[in-house]
Amino acid sequence: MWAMIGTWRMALEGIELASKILEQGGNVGDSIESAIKYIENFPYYKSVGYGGLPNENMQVELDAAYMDGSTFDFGACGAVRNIKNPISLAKALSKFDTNNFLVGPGAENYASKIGLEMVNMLTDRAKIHYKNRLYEENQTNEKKDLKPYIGHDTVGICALDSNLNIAAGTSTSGLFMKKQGRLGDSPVLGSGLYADSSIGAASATGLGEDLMKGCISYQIVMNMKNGMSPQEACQHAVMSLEEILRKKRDKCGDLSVVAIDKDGNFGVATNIEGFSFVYQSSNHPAKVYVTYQEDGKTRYKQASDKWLEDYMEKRMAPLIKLYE
Ligand code: SD4
Repeated sequence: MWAMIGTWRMALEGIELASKILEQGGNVGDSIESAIKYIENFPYYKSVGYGGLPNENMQVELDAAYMDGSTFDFGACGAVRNIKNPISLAKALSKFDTNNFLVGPGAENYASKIGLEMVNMLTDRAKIHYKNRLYEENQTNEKKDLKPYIGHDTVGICALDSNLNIAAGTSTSGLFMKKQGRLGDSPVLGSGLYADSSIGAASATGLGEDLMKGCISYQIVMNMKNGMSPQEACQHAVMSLEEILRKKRDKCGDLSVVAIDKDGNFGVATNIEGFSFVYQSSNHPAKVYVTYQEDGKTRYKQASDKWLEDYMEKRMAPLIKLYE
């Protein structure tokens, strides 16, 4: 049995590609790296890798992480520029006992030293988004809030291979217009991802500042350890974090999570409408699902052909320059 789950529709092609590795008995880490690299390289996903939206200084700063649930190897990089595949740096760093989490120029120097490809990650499309945003803010004389899910955010992938190894990986450009140097949950162990091969794995997307307050991925894996199914574990983690944040702060950002257990069963939960995800396993073809809320719980259904068409059309539509 092997299985893979990823956040958002954008995980589809990467998962299909990586599933070939798992199908041939390959290693979970290679499958996660290859899925995420595909997504990082696709220029029309504006929240991961090449084409990701920039920070407030028009610099693309990326975060990524990798955790191996069999060895507890963990590696991450944060606020890195010009590294084509941040997931490959995260995975390379996971092999060491120290220096596992590098940020900024130190991370970039190390990536180039080990021969990772360096490229300018700011695309013309991302520049247009940035300039449009400044134009809109100038028009209204008001700064817009920093929000996740502008362009469908972080990719988080959890996978199980046929040797019963579980791992998780994340990659993101974080929040559009964030401050230079800002880190979200995605590269933070226990928040953006967590994996333990004897239990399962989880990964998150949403408002990093709030997801971190619940160490949500660790919480989900612990929920599974305590006997919950992946679905119950995800639902419980999202609902309790939302409840506690509303109680303490009177507000709660977007929280969406996916998980698998050691038998390849999956779970998903969110506090928004329309979160999408992709699941594939040795006995389940790759499918995109879209969530909705019913009786206070997250449910999901397979994405319709129309939904799938609209999704790609929106991502690839020509952009109008408001500022010209
Ligand atoms: C962050 N959690 O940097 C990421 C962004 C994200 O949907 O997933 N947004 O806070």
